[in-house]
Amino acid sequence: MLARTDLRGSSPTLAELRRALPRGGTDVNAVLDTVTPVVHAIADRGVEAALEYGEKFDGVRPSSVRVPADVIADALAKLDPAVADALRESITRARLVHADQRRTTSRTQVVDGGAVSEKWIPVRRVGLYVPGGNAVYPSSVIMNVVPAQEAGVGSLVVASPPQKDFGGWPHPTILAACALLGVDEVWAVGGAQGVALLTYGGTDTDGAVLDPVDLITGPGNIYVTAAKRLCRGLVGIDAEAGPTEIAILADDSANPAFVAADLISQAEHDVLAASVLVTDSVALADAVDAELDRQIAETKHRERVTTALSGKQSGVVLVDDVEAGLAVVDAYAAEHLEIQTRDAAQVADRVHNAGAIFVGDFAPVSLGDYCAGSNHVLPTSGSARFASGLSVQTFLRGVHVIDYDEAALRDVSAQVVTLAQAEDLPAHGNAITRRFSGAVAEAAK
Ligand code: HSO
Ligand code: ZN
Repeated sequence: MLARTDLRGSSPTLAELRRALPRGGTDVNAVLDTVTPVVHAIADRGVEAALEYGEKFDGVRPSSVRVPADVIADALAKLDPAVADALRESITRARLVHADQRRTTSRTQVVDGGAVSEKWIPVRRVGLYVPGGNAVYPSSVIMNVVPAQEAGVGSLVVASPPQKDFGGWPHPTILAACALLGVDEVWAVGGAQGVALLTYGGTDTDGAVLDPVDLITGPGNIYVTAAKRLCRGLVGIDAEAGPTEIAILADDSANPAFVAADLISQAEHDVLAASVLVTDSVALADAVDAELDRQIAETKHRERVTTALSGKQSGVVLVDDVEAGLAVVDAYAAEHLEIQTRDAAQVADRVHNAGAIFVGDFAPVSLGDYCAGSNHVLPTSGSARFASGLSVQTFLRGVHVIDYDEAALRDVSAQVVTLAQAEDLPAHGNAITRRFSGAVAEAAK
């Protein structure tokens, strides 16, 4: 069932390898022309334009952008208690892991009387975009909110599309997750207009101020991604999230039923989702194919899964050995990488490129999606080669604080002046020399 790419007996270069591997791709540029006027309209006309576009695209116009407090409280009150408990467990575990990511100020005594500190300041105000429609993921609210809160971000707003079926407010499960996390500012605005309104701010229908944010995080469809691309610079953007991906590096010791279940689990997200198995065992690949047939027949989102698994972004890559498999997974740089081999921990240790690494038979991606404590907002489309998943760090800025006394500045004046002259920036040198008389000023001539 899965298409096979056979790399056995070959030694492809990195460029050849990248070309050979299954990979999808969405063309965000193709929708920029559609999204540009939306962003401009919100820049010009704020809330009024956002509500007009909401009515057009979401088919509903909420009475205000800001969701009233009683609507949020009511959503939590009506949430299935088992779901509320599971969300609480997810929040507790995520908080444990993200609290450990907090940064402490470093101070380096460069010379006597001269020190440089680096302090970490949270972003002032953050907008978390939460998709609506088919993908209602309260778990993603947790994965965005928890690191922001643990970083110390004081002002958080969640934006999510208004839903026809829920009186024009975002999906109640999203609202309930916000309530559990202590987020009380939620805007009923989605799509490109949501991203633009977070960027530009506005005035709500009741006259309340909707402050612009400094950073936007969170996944979204191609229109949301295009709007992020257009607003980037005016506002910080975490990443352009592509369809989800799972790669599994497995040898003949892997359990084919587990491998198949995990490939299906991420294919369930999206017809464009990528599920890739990298193995040195043809017997395993055959057994996984048989398992896929069995398990797909029983899975709820059969059609979506089948489309995702038969797309050009999914498949099996056959390699000579685990060593060659490591080269393949590094070239692929999966959002999620599972290692199901003998000595899985040692193999995992050697991986260079992956958004998150899941080690052994009992750490499937689904665990990380909900309750491992790790973050599930991870770099896609090969960007794990240079980017990280969402973390406390995403919401912090490192700021150097330079603290030199007179003697320490005097000691290094000659070098600063020399470098300023070498760059033909004499006013830079002058800013040093005019603080001192005599020797340094002389040396600068
Ligand atoms: N696997 C998705 C996250 C998710 N899964 C949310 C279930 N809900 C991207 O990491
Ligand atoms: Zn998932």
